Amino acid sequence: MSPEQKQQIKFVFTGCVGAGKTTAISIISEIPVISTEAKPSEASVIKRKASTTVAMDYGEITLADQTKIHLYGTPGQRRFDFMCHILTEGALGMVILIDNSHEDPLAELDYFLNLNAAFLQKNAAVIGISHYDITTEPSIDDYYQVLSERGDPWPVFHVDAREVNDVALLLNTLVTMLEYG
Ligand SMILES: Nc1nc2c(ncn2[C@@H]2O[C@H](COP(=O)(O)OP(=O)(O)OP(=O)(O)O)[C@@H](O)[C@H]2O)c(=O)[nH]1
Ligand SMILES: [Mg+2]
Repeated sequence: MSPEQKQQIKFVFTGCVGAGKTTAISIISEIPVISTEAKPSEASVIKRKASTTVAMDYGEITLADQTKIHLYGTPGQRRFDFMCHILTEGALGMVILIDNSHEDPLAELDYFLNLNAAFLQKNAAVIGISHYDITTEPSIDDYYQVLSERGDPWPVFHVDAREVNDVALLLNTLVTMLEYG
């Protein structure tokens, strides 16, 4: 590859409704984010949020070595689960965001790992636990327990999706896993 041809990689943010996928991409993207927000249709989501992603989010960030990362966010409503399979096409890594204040966040992690099992057989993931400022139960150890029972090797961090440094930590970890994994 010539120096002019910049490396391009694609990461996908997925995870439960309201975990902060759109927020995280918006805070770290260096271009105005393309979002597809609409009123939620699922009863459990209407209670939680005034708007939800219905197709995808898209943002971009360029690393110091000029690698461009294309950031895609999936919708959280279950009826749009098929979008995960579309958006992961050609992706090299996944950020799974779980809202720790969800009714059953450990089951949510299990759900998204199962939904993306085929992708994760060949690609890397990092797990971000958001809303940890609201509740620290379950703990990060509890998430590692779920992963260990499944035999999954992914790192888990508690993050605030509104904090650029926290989102950068997730992306840097994924990039490092690609480089050394
Ligand atoms: N207290 C708290 N709020 C957070 C945290 N992370 C994100 N938020 C807030 O939680 C909400 C997340 O909303 P979105 O970014 O739309 O979530 P999403 O994952 O894109 O949701 P869907 O598209 O509906 O699936 C926003 O209001 C954020 O400001 C966190 O760690 N703590
Ligand atoms: Mg969203």
